[in-house]
Amino acid sequence: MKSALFVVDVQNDFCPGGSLAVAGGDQVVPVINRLLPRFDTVVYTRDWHPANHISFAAQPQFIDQSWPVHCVAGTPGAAFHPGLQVREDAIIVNKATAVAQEAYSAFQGTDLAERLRSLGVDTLYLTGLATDYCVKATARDGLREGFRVLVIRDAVRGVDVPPGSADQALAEMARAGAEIITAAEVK
Ligand code: VGL
Ligand code: ZN
Repeated sequence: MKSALFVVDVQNDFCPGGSLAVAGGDQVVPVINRLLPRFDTVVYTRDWHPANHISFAAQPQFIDQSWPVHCVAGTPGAAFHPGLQVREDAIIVNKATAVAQEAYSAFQGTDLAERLRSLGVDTLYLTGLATDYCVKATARDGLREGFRVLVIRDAVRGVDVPPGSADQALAEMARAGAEIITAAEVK
């Protein structure tokens, strides 16, 4: 059994001071930094939007959930939080890079599942932002792809829009088959 650590969207715009700040988003950073050395395989995801992405409220197209402008590719808001250790040997996945498509999951429109399987990975430990959007979607797709999925509760935070959605997301992930654990319980 081989595990991969997922660090989902720990980017400036999702941390306090960012355009789509998640309350306590930066608090996941030290927890993740302590976990990093324990994994052979690490995947960092980045929300990596074009400046006119369909999910931005200023865009005229209809989309069921829109957001302030955030994580525009190459801008400081899209950079990893400065305190996050970024491993040289990691897999980095950019998501929602096309103008007309929203993508919350690390697996959507990427070859990540295949890459992980070819490395012998069968278990995913999820950390990062945001619990109720990108972490939840990544958990769901990881389970659908046949991976064992564990969510590290003290290493995720939610946008909580609508209010309560962060806690609800943990319950939904558990119902879908994910295990909810704490960092202290990792291996
Ligand atoms: C996310 C809202 C919009 C996330 C990305 O990373 O969870 N949330 N784009
Ligand atoms: Zn986004």
